Amino acid sequence: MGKKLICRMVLMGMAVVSVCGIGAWAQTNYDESKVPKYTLPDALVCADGTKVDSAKVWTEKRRPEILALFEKYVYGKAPGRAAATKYEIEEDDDALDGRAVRKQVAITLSNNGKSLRLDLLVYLPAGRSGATPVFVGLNFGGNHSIHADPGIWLSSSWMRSSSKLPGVVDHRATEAARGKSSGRWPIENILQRGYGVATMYYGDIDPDFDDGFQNGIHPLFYKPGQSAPAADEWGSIAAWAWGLSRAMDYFETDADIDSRHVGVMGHSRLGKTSLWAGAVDQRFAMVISNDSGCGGAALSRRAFGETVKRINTSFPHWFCDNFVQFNDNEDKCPVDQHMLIALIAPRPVYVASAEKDRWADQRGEFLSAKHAGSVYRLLGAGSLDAEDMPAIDQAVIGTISYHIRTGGHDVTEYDWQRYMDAADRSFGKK
Ligand code: GTR
Repeated sequence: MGKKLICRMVLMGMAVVSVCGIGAWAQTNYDESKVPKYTLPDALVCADGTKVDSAKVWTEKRRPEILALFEKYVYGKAPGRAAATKYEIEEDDDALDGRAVRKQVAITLSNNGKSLRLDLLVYLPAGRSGATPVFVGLNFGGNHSIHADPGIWLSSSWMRSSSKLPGVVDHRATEAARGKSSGRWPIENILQRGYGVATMYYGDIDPDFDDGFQNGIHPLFYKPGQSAPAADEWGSIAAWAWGLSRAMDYFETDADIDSRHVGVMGHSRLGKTSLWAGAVDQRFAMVISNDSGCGGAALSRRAFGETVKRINTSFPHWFCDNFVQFNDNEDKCPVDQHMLIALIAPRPVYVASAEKDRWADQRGEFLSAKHAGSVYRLLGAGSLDAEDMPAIDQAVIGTISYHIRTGGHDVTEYDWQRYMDAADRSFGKK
């Protein structure tokens, strides 16, 4: 509550300030020479000074310590599973002109006398026998937005009003919204390469606006008398990541899905989410961050493009309240985002940037992937095979992969093809 109130006051103050003609924000820095000097916390030195010199010390001591720091100061701690989970499954073996099996799963979660429904959509390549590796990611506009397939349930959940979500009227999807994000979800091409795709609408888990956490998943877990998360408890990003783990729970029950080869992928705020999901839940075999920026792959200490203060002010519900302590104060944070990527080790991770996406700080995204390498090497997993940022559209694929592609803040066919290249390598396919 404390942070929420302060942020609203800051916003109101800003409005007044900008009327007076004095800039609302400190100028966004896009000048590499003005990046502040910083020292990154060492992923391989414990809080008590112990050097991490073995996989054992990493796994038993330093990793849990770093995870706890991210929970306490950045994303907030999420609860375990709901007391009860129900799956209602609809299956069509002849979807997409016979190219796919489509499954839709209504997941009803119940806890403390309340319940919430999440709709999971899964496409698997037709005619495959055995369990299929799958990419899972949340979507911004409802499952119906990822493909024009008329069989996809039209979401009735609250949606943002945004030019990026055509077909949404009065915060609800209409038939006109079908397939409007299909450019970001090249389903047929993914199926053709032998992978399945699964997705859920992020707003089913927690609608993306600051209502003090009265809707979505949070109220199912309030203790008696509690009406908002504590300063170290889950914000929306942690809630969305928690929802991805519920999708994984389902995969473990479905013999058609290879739950040991699931790549979690997300774009932008949902890229922050996929990184955190992969850090918390080690069942995800591969983690993909597409243009995730501040609070995702980008190093906070660089304060290049979007900063901690800016993101906490614009989106006060995304992180836990403790994260506000690091507004204009990134140096004091006991972690930085290379340690988030290190939490994924030794599993494959892919960090992607876009040439025009300066707001997300492409170099900061690259450097996180690079600096996570010390932990990957300690675990004998290989790291990022690039001294400096590779040229545009020259993907470096390994246990840690990175590319910066032509164009702006988006998910494209190029991105997906590279993610599948990395998955082929890591999941043992030629
Ligand atoms: C922006 C935000 C970014 C990124 C993006 C998105 O407004 O500043 O951190 O998350 O939204 O999710 O599209």
